[in-house]
Amino acid sequence: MEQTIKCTINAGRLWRHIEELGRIGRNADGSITRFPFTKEDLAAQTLISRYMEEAGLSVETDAAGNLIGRWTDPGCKNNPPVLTGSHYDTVLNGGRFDGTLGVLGAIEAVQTMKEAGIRPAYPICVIGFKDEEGNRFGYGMIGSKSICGIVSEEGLDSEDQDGVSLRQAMTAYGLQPEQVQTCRIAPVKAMLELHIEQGKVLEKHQKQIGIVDGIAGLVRYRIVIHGESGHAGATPMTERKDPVVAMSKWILKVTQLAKEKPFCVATVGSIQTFPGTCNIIADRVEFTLDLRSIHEQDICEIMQTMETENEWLEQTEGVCVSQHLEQRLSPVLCDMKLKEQLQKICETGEYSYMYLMSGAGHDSMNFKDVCPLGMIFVPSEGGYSHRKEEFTGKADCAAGAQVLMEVLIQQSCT
Ligand code: HGY
Ligand code: MN
Ligand code: MN
Repeated sequence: MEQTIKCTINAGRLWRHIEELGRIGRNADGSITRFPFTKEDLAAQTLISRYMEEAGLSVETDAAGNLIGRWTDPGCKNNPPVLTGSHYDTVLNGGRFDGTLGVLGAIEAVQTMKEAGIRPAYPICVIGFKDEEGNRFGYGMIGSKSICGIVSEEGLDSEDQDGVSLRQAMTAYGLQPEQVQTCRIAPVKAMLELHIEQGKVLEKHQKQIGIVDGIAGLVRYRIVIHGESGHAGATPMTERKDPVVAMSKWILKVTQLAKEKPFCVATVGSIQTFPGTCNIIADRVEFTLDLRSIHEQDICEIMQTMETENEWLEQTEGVCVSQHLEQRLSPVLCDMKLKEQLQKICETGEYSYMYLMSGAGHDSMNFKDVCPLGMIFVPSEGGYSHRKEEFTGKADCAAGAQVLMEVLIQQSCT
């Protein structure tokens, strides 16, 4: 039944929660590092659980460590749940809005619905997803992949810098990686995620709300180039097999290829040389590639070209190149009906809005074969994200949570 109750989220309460959670994992320079399965993760999980309980949700943690706050009204019978939420881990030295706004905004939305006496016909689950970023282990999104039933055994074996596997870290944290298939939630009516844009588009067009058309696909590789170590002074340039020189040519090539394709981005974010000192020619380098596009074909073509590049480098530089795929996510499109609902909500609520694609990856993309998915963006000041300057104002956070609440009311009450 159509609920005509008008309710307004509590902007002050949401902002207080953002500020309080933003103090967990905070570094001296104001950035935040909250890696999964760490003491910072546990502190954040404990705080968010409290917020969920205060909102009147029944809270549980699943085998993958996802935090699930469930609202099941007697009228829901066996209807499939509407899911909402995001992640609450951060990148290294990240910001305090990426992911967390989607978790706290969802809690605020449901709490306000309850306070307004709304009676949903479909259960609502607010989820704090585990380890979306994949900064500690190459395999990201273990939380949302578990909920969607798409975790790979190989992914659980991915290791951090110290050789600790994702599986070991989860077990040490008190979780049951061997039971992640029990995390699956099916059927699901819809998945809705509120998130900061992490780019400059909304700010540039002065829009309050972004209705996401789709999310770019990505591949993440770890590349290892073996060469020949030697004395930095006594080894002539003509007799070197220097993997750092080969890597430099590799990086120039892949970034050139990405520049030639309009919706493609390529990033080498992490580089390590071994043994890694100034007067030794490295014997190996290890680095990462994060390659994205809304066209999966772009990604395939570039990686095919890089296969040829690898052979050329092996012949001309005398090195050996190996690349290991750590993560692959296909581009996904958001649901047309959800986008239309969001557009009507923006027009009725007089929020300025626009449609846009997401270059960033999100937990929602794992739901592409599970249920209709919708994403709501709010502006990132200066387009900054994944850095301490990441900021979204109180009014924008409130607008995003209000729009989320209104689409949750429509999805859960009709
Ligand atoms: O990398 C991303 O796109 C997201 O922040 N995990
Ligand atoms: Mn992120
Ligand atoms: Mn995020």
